[in-house]
Amino acid sequence: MSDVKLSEVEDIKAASRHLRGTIAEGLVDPLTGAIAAPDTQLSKFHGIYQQDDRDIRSERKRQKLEPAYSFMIRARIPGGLLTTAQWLGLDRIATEHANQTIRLTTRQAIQYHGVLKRKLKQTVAEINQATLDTIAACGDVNRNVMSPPLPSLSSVHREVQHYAEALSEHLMPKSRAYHEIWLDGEKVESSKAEVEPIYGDTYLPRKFKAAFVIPPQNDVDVFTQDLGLITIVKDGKVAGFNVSVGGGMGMTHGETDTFPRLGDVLGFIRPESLNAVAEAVVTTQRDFGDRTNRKHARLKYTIEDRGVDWFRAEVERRSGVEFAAAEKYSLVANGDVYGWQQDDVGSWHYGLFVESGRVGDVGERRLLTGLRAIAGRHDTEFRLTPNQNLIISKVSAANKDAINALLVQYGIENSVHASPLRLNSMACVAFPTCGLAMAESERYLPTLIDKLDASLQQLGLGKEPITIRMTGCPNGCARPYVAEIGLVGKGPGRYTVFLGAGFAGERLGAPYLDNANEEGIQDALTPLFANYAADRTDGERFGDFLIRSRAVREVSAGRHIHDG
Ligand code: SRM
Ligand code: SF4
Repeated sequence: MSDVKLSEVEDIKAASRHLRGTIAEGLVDPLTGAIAAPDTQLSKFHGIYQQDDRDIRSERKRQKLEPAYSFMIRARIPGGLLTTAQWLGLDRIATEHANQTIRLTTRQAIQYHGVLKRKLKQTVAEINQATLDTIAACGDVNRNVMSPPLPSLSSVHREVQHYAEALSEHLMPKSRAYHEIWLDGEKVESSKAEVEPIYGDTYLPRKFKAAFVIPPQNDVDVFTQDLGLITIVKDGKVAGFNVSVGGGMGMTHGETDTFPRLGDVLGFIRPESLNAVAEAVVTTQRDFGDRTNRKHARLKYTIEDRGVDWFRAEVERRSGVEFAAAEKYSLVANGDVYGWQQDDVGSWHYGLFVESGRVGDVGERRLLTGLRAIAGRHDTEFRLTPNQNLIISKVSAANKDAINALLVQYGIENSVHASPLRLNSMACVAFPTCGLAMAESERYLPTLIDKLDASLQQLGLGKEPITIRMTGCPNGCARPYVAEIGLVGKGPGRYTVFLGAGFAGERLGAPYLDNANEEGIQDALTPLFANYAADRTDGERFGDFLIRSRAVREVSAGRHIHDG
């Protein structure tokens, strides 16, 4: 090997005996609420992040106490599909072991916050008893595979859900560490004898994300994924997929060699080639991704540095599959569809808005209890969406009224929150749990939307859907760079404003205003809203209008986002 200095996480992975480290020992150490620093990297592969309460971090420090440690646990839920029995299990765990909320994520999964170390093992075991797991929900491996939940595309989305589950399974790490540590599984005699056929001993250089989309709805934001599979439907059946590679959102403020990027379409493949091609994409990234610098380690930089043609040829060579020319498709929106919709077999589905994905009971709005009542009384399915919402699925016509009544009773039906701006909003978690947050997000966006809604109403734009997404830092967990208004945290109360992205997630926004506070954001947006109200063409979206009217520069590729 050369003397290239690998990143510290590479050494931790290499020494971990396939993700074991000393996690098991750390769990039973009563002297601290934390686990050992290297183990905090390894626990991610098991879906677990060590965090501390940032609201009280400095006060704890002043009192010379260790930070108020607790753990975030993320489940793996391919395509966001849950039975109501699974939901009830998740609900009970939230109530007994976490902070009495379930957080729906931007990847169709759920997270718990505030789980103490002494309850960690039991909590993970109970998630498994609820017939779910947390394997590979985080870490340098393939994460939760997304699949569109939209019921109106139902016959096809059932088929695609099946592909998503199969791909998730295919790309799972094979280490038994998870079962040993969390489920008291039998210990393997030697982790050396264990083989990770796809990942190898040091897994991937960085996280990896895959999603299926079924045009025309781009609810999964397919171009923001490392691997995006665009379903091509012919004669009502899945004919195959256009394969997009090299999407990703994260960047660092002030470092122009980091940038969000939309994927490139390599070409079309047939369904039977899916796993082979996906595996070849993963192993190419495994072998060529940058293991020296984690800020340059995602697949998007491998492709940016070596070129799309090189990447396509390498994937073809490894998979033995030749790409055909990409098929035509079109995308209309990257948000969710709300309210009642009927599918091809006559079942009903209710798209329920969940502000910032937080399922809890707040005042009159008792989402946790309301969903418990629905899950307890009706044998339906819950589908988590890629936009932090939830679909109450497979409802018979006879049960619709009863479910409507429960939505009203618990104050959770969509009309309570009906502004189109809000329905098209997302906010990442940020404070108080996220260790990387620079500004508020989930706790602040609802109030900012109240204020922006007032301006939109005044201008007669109150019924206009505009996408708005906020993150507490530039990592992009709520995919803000593909929102028409993207607000990216820079410091307390300060955001970089990105504008001009496409409504269907097909174009990145450009940085428009830096370090803006609330007043600055409002002052910047109000005149743009006014121009939009006055000069938009029929059906023209806000982001498209900003580009056409030259209010904002068009970003043709991620590497140009910092130009100008
Ligand atoms: Fe994320 C790190 C939350 C989706 C890009 N993300 C984090 C961590 C774990 C912070 C950390 O590393 O200490 C956050 C935990 C906060 C907390 O307290 O819960 C966090 N990410 C989330 C979630 C919960 C946001 C949400 O509000 O829903 C989403 C969980 C999804 C899931 O179920 O798996 C979430 N994160 C995303 C997405 C969107 C997506 O995947 O479609 C992105 C952008 C796409 C991408 O990956 O490029 C995203 N998260 C990041 C990054 C930047 C990665 C990069 O390439 O630079 C980080 C930081 C890192 O990896 O170093 C990060
Ligand atoms: Fe945390 Fe930043 Fe992700 Fe928000 S975008 S959850 S602040 S890492």
